[in-house]
Amino acid sequence: MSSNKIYVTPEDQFLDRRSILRGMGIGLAGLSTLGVSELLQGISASWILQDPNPEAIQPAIGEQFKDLFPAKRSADFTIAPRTLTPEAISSIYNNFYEFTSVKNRVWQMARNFKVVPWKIEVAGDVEKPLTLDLDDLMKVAPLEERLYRFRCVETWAMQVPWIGYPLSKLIDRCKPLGKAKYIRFISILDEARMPGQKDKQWPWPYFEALRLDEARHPLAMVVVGLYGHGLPMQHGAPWRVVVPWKYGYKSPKSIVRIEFTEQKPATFWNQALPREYGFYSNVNPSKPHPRWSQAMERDIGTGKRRPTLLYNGYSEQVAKLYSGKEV
Ligand SMILES: Nc1nc2c(c(=O)[nH]1)N[C@H]1C(S)=C(S)[C@@H](COP(=O)(O)O)O[C@H]1N2
Ligand SMILES: [Mo]
Repeated sequence: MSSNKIYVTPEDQFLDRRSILRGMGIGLAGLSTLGVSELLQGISASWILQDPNPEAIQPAIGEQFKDLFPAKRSADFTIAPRTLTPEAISSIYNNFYEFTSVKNRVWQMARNFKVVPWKIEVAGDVEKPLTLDLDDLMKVAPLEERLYRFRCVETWAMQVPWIGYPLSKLIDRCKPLGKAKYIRFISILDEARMPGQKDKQWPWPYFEALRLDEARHPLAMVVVGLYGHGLPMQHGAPWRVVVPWKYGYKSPKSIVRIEFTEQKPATFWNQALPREYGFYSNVNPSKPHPRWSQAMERDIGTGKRRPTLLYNGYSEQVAKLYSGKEV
């Protein structure tokens, strides 16, 4: 990734007018004489926002797969009326406890991590256990870009142009047996290179799981890139899962093993703090976390608060997966 220009398209207007004007050195006094809407037309965010730090947006897979990016944006996934979160912000505000629990330090601690070669073991209730490498993973299906909302259980939220393909395609490639009801993901264990794993209050390595029908839902994604390029380490290179209707911790990073099971698997946060984090963890404004309300969320790009949406705004697509009894 050589360019440090911000990733902006016409759909990506995310700042309010006053901050744009301020950034241009035009005070409120200028408002009456300037036609604000004409002024704003065609203004790209790079005018006002600091550019993303080039060190913070290096794809961790390097040159190897750069021809795959950028991927074509799918028209099927809209975040309107919200707008994309600037990469300058999402690249330095991360949860990746393997490195540190300090969000704005993750990118620095993660950036020299080498992910090549990477192996993904596929085991459990499958026709035949197999091992995939990155070449295999990238070839499972054509890459596409999708704009998704993303909501962390801590109440911050963002909108991201993820690049990848439907998780169902990877599941098909793994050939699970009919009796498999769940899919389990295990993230990398590497205490020597991931200092956060020295913190033994957490049950390393990170592990997550989905019911297989949730995982096969067309919105669930294998993600290998964002903002037009390959995944930088802080976002979970070389690949992660993204499940946009669930709290962010259900979107595991840097996965090295997939298992198919009949029984419901344990999950990292549920095991660590069972009273606070359940298995389903669907975004739900009317179900408070034991220590805080989930009714509102804060957009990390604009700083603005807004109401949380049931299933993070994906009710129409995903409500049919649930009977209402899931917790
Ligand atoms: N392996 C692993 N995956 C993880 C986490 C983590 O600490 N380790 N944090 C989760 C949480 S709480 C969130 S909100 C998202 C954050 O993703 P981002 O940093 O790419 O925005 O990753 C999720 N996946
Ligand atoms: Mo999160």
